[in-house]
Amino acid sequence: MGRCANLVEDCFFPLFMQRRDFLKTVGLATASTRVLAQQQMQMQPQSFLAPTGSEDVAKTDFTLEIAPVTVELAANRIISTVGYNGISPGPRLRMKEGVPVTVNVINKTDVPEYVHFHGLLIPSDVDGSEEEGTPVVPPQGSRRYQFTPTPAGTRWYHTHTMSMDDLHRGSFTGQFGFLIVEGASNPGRYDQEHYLALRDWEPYFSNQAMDNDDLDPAGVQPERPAVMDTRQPGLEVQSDIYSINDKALGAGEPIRVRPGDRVLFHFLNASAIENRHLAMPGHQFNVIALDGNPVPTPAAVDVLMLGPGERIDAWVEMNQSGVWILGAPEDPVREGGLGIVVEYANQHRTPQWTAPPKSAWDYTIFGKPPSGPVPTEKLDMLFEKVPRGAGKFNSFTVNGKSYPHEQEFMLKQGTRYRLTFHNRTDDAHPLHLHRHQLEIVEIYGKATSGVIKDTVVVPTYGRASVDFTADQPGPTLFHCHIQQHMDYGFKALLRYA
Ligand SMILES: [Cu+2]
Repeated sequence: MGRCANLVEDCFFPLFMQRRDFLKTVGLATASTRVLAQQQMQMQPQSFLAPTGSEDVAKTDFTLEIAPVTVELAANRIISTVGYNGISPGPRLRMKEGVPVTVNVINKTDVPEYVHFHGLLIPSDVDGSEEEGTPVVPPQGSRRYQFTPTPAGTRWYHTHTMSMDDLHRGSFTGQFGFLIVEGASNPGRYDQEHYLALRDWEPYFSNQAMDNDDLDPAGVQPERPAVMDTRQPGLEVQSDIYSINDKALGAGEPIRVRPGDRVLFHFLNASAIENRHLAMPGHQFNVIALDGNPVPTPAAVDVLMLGPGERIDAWVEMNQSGVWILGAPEDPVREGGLGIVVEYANQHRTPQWTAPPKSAWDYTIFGKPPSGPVPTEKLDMLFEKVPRGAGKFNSFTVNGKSYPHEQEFMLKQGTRYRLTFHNRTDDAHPLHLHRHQLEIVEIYGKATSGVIKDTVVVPTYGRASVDFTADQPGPTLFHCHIQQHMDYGFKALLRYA
């Protein structure tokens, strides 16, 4: 709590005041520059897949340089980590669907690295996973990834190394960024478009893991064991310092809007640690895509939930004038930095926060009624946690076994599978399958169809079924996207026969 409180008191309000004072002093010049910028924005409405701005022109040749970076979350909170091209988040990579690209990766660190392109249907040798056989980017060396990006949508890229007990490696570092694959269709026009990645920083081990289960879907717990495991759990990773992109709440520029604006947000949970919720008082999120894939039934919700690795595309109609915080509903998380100020034109007041209406995240409201044939080929994965199964840390098993499940998950090419996740643990896990797309067909005890994902959060003691077609030959990694869980066994390698 101490660190959260500091961040709020030392960074948020003073910074906000400083900015106000600055605006007062600079006065007209700043105001007129802003008006001009807004007029330009108005003249060039941005669209989902064809934005303006030179930074975002789709290219075919990219360079990512892995090296130490500093991230100034707030004036007195500067993080030292590893990032891409001197920044974190890394550059937004914009590619055209179906047009081959080259990504040159230069590793200026002393440890081997992998860059994973999350949500793309690309071969194992360029997917960026050691388990799948992607060649390493050697320390102080380089490697060229060449692939044809597909499908269109909001994807991302990030390191895929193991961290184990080193909280300065893997996805605890600043090695992540958005990757946008442009498609042919243009689903709509918006007044503004923003890419917001949720992050936590300076992780540490704790035996008092934060519990945000009250925000998880209550629902059924079909996998809840009759007799609970009462053994002492191991240390888990935790953080008290948060940001959206590279700024803690209040430290960056606000998002400036006008009444009536439709603002499209692309949210990414780039955390290595925790599922996250987001809300904005007086406003609703109109969800149009999950993990970059358009949903069959776009719907408005008060609260979003994103597990590590997940993306949500949602637009907000700015119809409640004021100055608001778009941020995490949990006070310690929001006050620790997970939020951004949304400021209406000519509104000057302290950013407002009010708790959102209670609502449980539910993928199925964006789906459609069950349809289509039920795959006859079935796969089951049963997940269990072994308290302190890896020394002072917990370990995990899949179907009672440790990685790599030599003959457990053999796929026949061209076959559609129904994969059922049985979560016999006391955590909600974001489950990610590489190089394939998963269609949710059952979750929270409800049947659905048409929601296409690459990462699915399966609730505590919950069960979920997803269908996928085995049409991407090559070793395929499945894992929990919480870094520590993956490192200590929550993964499996699927192979093509
Ligand atoms: Cu997990």
